[in-house]
Amino acid sequence: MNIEKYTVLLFAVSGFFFSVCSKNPDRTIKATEMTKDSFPAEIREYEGVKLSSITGFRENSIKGPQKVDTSDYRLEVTGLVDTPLSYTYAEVIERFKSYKRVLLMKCVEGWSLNLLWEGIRLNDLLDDAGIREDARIVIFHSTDGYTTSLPLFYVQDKDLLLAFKINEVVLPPKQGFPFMLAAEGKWGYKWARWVERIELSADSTYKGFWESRGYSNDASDDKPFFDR
Ligand SMILES: Nc1nc2c(c(=O)[nH]1)N[C@H]1C(S)=C(S)[C@@H](COP(=O)(O)O)O[C@H]1N2
Ligand SMILES: [Mo]
Repeated sequence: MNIEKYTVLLFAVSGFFFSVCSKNPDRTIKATEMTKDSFPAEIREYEGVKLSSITGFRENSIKGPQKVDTSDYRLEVTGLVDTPLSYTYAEVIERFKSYKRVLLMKCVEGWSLNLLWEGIRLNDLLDDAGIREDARIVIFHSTDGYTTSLPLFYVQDKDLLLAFKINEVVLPPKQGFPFMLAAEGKWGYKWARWVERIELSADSTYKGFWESRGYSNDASDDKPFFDR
């Protein structure tokens, strides 16, 4: 073999490895666990902060990905409110101002994603409905029957967002379109996807899907996710 052949071979081999490696710059994520979807429009850096890729989401939702059709979708606010609400997707987007925050979502399975979340303030939505003074808990109901809850004071204090975009991309169906709760500071199971109803309740003993199966109801992501 002469020198030209070696050079060609070297280029071919390094080109192959480059193309394989550059598709998975996020070294914390194993290629086999990534979704096959790609999101060329997503941003990977925001105000100097590096972001994970949307492709890093694992799919392990209780009934698989939900397909929500906005023509019959309504976001409802019910329970201990002065005026129950029912908005179309477009009404929510038009009516409320949106906010952006870089937030880390940690799943109990040991992976995490640092993404740019954009959404409406739950405080704005709740103000619209008027919170009754006996309300203590906010319960999130999703189209797959999944539920989770947070104390009302936590939602208000943390000024939590109900996200409709991640990394500047409209929330993809698998990731929770039309709305996903950005449950800042809480373990992944509090980040309800495909949210369709937000219920104000007085029941401080309420437990959602994973919480009623032994996961911590407090779910602070700096504490263990099992209470025992
Ligand atoms: N509606 C709904 N939301 C959900 C779930 C679910 O099964 N259904 N799973 C939760 C869990 S356990 C995590 S870690 C996050 C991210 O889910 P993923 O692990 O399937 O990507 O979504 C949360 N929100
Ligand atoms: Mo999770």
